[in-house]
Amino acid sequence: MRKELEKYFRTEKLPHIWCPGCSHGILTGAVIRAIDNLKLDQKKICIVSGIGCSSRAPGYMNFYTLHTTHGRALAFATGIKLANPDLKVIVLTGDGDCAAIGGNHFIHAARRNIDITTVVFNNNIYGMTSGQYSPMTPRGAYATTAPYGNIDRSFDLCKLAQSAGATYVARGTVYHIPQLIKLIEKALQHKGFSFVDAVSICPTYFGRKNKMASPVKMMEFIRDASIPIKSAEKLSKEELAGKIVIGEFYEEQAPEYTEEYAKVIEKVREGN
Ligand SMILES: Cc1ncc(C[n+]2csc(CCOP(=O)(O)OP(=O)(O)O)c2C)c(N)n1
Ligand code: SF4
Repeated sequence: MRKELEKYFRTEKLPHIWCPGCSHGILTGAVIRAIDNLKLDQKKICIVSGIGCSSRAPGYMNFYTLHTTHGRALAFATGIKLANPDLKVIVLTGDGDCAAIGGNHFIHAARRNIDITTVVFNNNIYGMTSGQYSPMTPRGAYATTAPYGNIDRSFDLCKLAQSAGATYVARGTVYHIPQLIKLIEKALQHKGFSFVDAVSICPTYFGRKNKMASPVKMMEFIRDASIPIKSAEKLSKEELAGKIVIGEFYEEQAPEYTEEYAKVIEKVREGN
């Protein structure tokens, strides 16, 4: 770790307890680097998570942090942002936390366009509870609860976020870290609900179940499956099957929820 980044960590909590080869540390580092690159005020940032291996990340981070209940990070974050509109509120969540139990909060936070940046540590599985399939486990992949192969179709989280109303939507991976840091920076600078799908690895459960037990194999898989959005536009649906499309998908300016809420308060105070 670069010496100048140490201030962003609760060093007394390190070393972390993630498995060797888990990419949650890489993603935590990417979020920290994005914050550092933007020179954001450390005392004006609140990082919120739910429950999961990924949701342990804020515990290591030296900001205002909240480790909440499974799937509810965005509900807590919404309350924090409404009560403290000046805070930069960041949600770090897993694909299970965000898209399964927390799916409802996710679509409504996006619909409201509340100024929260959400980064999903998307390792395609429930890591913490031993590898059950999540809404992001690809069809045909194996999980402890899909020993014969998963028959569920997975979400495209970026499409879901955009259609629910998110106003900044991007996807990166743990193999493409410089790009991912830039995407998180863009998300942090955006006013409104910004969403980054960070495709990552759980060698312990997803990897072992899917013949990629080594972290290197999983990284190579992500490298080989990834395709930039511009190249993807030229491919057919069939050609895109199994690909991870990366880059910026959507950006728009739209009324932001806490500002709209403040206007309502103002109006009521004035008696209109
Ligand atoms: C209400 C509730 N239901 C279920 C659980 C059990 N649980 C804890 S973490 C988790 C899944 C975590 O998966 P994900 O969010 O993808 O994070 P990862 O561990 O893969 O980083 C589940 C089901 C819980 N803690 N609370
Ligand atoms: S179980 Fe998976 S997600 Fe959890 S710490 Fe280990 S490698 Fe990471």
